[in-house]
Amino acid sequence: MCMTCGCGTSDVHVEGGGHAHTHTHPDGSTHSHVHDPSQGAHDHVHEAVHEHSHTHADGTVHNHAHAHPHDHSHAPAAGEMHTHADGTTHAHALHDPAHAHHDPAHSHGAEALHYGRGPAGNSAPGMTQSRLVQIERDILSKNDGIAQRNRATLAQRGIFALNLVSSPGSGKTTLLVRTIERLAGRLQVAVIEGDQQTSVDAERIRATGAPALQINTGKGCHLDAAMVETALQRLAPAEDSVLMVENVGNLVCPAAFDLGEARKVVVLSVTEGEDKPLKYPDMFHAASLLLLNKVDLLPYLSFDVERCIEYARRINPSIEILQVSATSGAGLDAWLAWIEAGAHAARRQRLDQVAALQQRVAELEAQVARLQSP
Ligand SMILES: Nc1nc2c(ncn2[C@@H]2O[C@H](COP(=O)(O)OP(=O)(O)OP(=O)(O)O)[C@@H](O)[C@H]2O)c(=O)[nH]1
Ligand SMILES: [Mg+2]
Repeated sequence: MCMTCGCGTSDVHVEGGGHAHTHTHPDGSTHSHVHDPSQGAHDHVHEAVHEHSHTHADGTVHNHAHAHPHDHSHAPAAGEMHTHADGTTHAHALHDPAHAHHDPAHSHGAEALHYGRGPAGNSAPGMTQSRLVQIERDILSKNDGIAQRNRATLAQRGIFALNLVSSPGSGKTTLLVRTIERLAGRLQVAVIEGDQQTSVDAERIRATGAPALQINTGKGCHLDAAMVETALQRLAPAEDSVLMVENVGNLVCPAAFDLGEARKVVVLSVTEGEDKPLKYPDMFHAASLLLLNKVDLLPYLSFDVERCIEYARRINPSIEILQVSATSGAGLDAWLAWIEAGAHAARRQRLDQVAALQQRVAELEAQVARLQSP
């Protein structure tokens, strides 16, 4: 998950509301407050933390703290002593005389720099691995609790909810527009749109006649469950309908955030290259369905469809894959059938819940009648 890209300090705006701010402090604590839209801008400055985590090329990690501005570098091939949390120390030689200590990864030879091999799978200047793990756990467990609430609300109303994720421009909104048009008269569709700025996608959806609500995430690069909970209250999608959530265009961060959806659908367009499932495995692992979009462009590209499918299944053996073109309409029948099957199952589940509750009420009424009879 992302703690290096500004998600933690996002400036979120749900259409029709004020500006809610969440600030993450260097010690990992957060606070939120809401501004009236008429209020001016303001800044929050946090003190830098002089604590360093080093990930070595072999994946081992150690931390140390400094009480002084951190701008020193190492002499050529000088042995540098590091003390680990458990008190053990070791020295290693640094090969690059210009190697500044604020770079958390030490490269040896021509090896790739890998910042994701520590326990956090991530790196942020000034943060230890254990602190990163702690922050991620705190954020995600809070998010997951709200997502479960969303999931229960959606299930009670028989709503089939999809979370559409992809890189920017893969065709999510175009697909949604075509899907809504093709489902007209068969299924009601409501849309929650996620973008950093602008309401253009929500406007494109509303032009079809479907209800849509825009969430602007500001610096944030993904939707989270709390944003969707607020949007659901405003949008109030109809019983037994379909809810489509178009996430912020980003193949990384939205993978970690459960919104309470029934399924994540990853859209990959053929112009992006067949290697994307291997490069962004979390997203393809989290998704139930891969929509391979813009197949109308295949004659003009060297995109290898079979190889892409093989890569996607290597990451996620059970992922379903449909080849579509939002503009030509190719493959859309299979996509619509997939949605209708999901919507039917959500409706069936709601009716089963209602039947079970009715049966329970009848049993309790019979029990009361027995107790009241002389
Ligand atoms: N040739 C072709 N172009 C497509 C297809 N689907 C979408 N496009 C084009 O791709 C561009 C981006 O489409 P959008 O629907 O805005 O993509 P998006 O994923 O919603 O983009 P963001 O919301 O910015 O992440 C537009 O110019 C579309 O016309 C397709 O199936 N074939
Ligand atoms: Mg879009």
